[in-house]
Amino acid sequence: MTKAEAKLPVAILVPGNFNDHAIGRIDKAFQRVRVERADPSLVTDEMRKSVRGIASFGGIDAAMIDALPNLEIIANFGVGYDSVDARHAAARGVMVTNTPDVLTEEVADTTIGLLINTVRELYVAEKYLRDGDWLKHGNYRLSRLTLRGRSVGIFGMGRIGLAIARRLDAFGLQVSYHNRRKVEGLAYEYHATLQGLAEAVDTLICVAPGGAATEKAINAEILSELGSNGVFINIGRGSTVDEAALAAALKNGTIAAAGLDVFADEPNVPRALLEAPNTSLLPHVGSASQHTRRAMADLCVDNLISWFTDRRPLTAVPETINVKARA
Ligand code: 8YV
Repeated sequence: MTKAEAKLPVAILVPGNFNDHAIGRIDKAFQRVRVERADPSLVTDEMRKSVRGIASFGGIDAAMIDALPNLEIIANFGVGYDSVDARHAAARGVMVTNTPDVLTEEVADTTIGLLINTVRELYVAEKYLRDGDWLKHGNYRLSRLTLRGRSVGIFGMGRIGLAIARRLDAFGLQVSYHNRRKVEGLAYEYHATLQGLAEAVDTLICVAPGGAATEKAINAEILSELGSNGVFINIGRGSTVDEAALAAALKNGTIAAAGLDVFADEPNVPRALLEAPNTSLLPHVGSASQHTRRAMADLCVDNLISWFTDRRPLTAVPETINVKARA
C-alpha cells in the first residue's frame, strides 16, 4: 500500500453536496465529516476538536475558519476561490489550495462554444428545427451577428484567458487584453485599463477572478464602449458584472448580445436576462464534464493527501503560499 492509499487519522469536513469521485477518495484516505453547509452555527464540539481539513466548492468565510481552531487546510474544488476568505486563512496560518490547469482547456472550449452560440444563435436555430418550424416556415432567418471581423478583448489573461486567446487566433480574430499586469512576452496588445480595452474592441470576454477588486467592473460605461455591434461573454464570475446595467444595455441596443455562464446570485438568474431574446445562458458549466471534474476532484484530494503526508500543498493559492504546516 502506498503512502497515499493508507487511511490517515485526520478528519476532513465536507460541507453540502460534493463531487462523488472526490468523496470516494476522501473516504478512502481520511475520516469524512459531513455538514449540511459551511455555517459556523452547525459546527459541533466534536468538529471543533477533530476537523483539520475542509474540502469544498467554496463558501468558506472568516467565521467558518474561526469556528474550527484545528483547521490546517481548505482544499477548494475549482480554480476560482473568491468565496474562500484566503487572506483570513493566511492570517490564521491555514493553507488554501485550488485546482488550476486541469480545467483550463475545458473552460476555454466552453467559452468558444458560448461565443459562437451567442453570435450565431445556434440554440435558437436548433429549436426552430426541432419545433418543426423549418418544415412549416422554411429556412431559419440569417443571423444578424457574425464572428467574422470581430476584435476580441479578454479581461483576465491568466491560464484560461491564454487558452481562449489561442483558440481565437485559430479563428483568425484579433485579440487584445486587460489584466492587472502586462504579461511579459505575450504578443497580444495590452490595455492598462478595462475602459481602454472596451474602447478598442467590439467583443469582450470576461475571465477575470471574482472578489472585491473586480466587483461590478463590467458596468454601463464599459458596455457602452463595446457599441451596438458589441458582444459580451462571461465565463469568470457573475459578481464582476452589474447585471442590471447589462440587462438595460441588451434591451436598449447599447450592445447586441451576451453569453453568460456565470451569475451574481447562482442559481438565481435575473428575469430580465432570462427574457432577453439576445442572451445565451448556461448554468455555470464551464468545467462541467465528467472528465474535467474528475481531474479537479483528484487535484483537490491530492492537495489534502500531500498536506497530511508530506506536509506541503501541491497548488497553494498566492495568499497562503507562505503558510507552513504546523509541527
Ligand atoms: C467550479 C469554476 O468547478 O473552477 C472554477 O472556478 O468556476 C467551476 O468550474 C465551480 O465553481 C464549482 O466549484
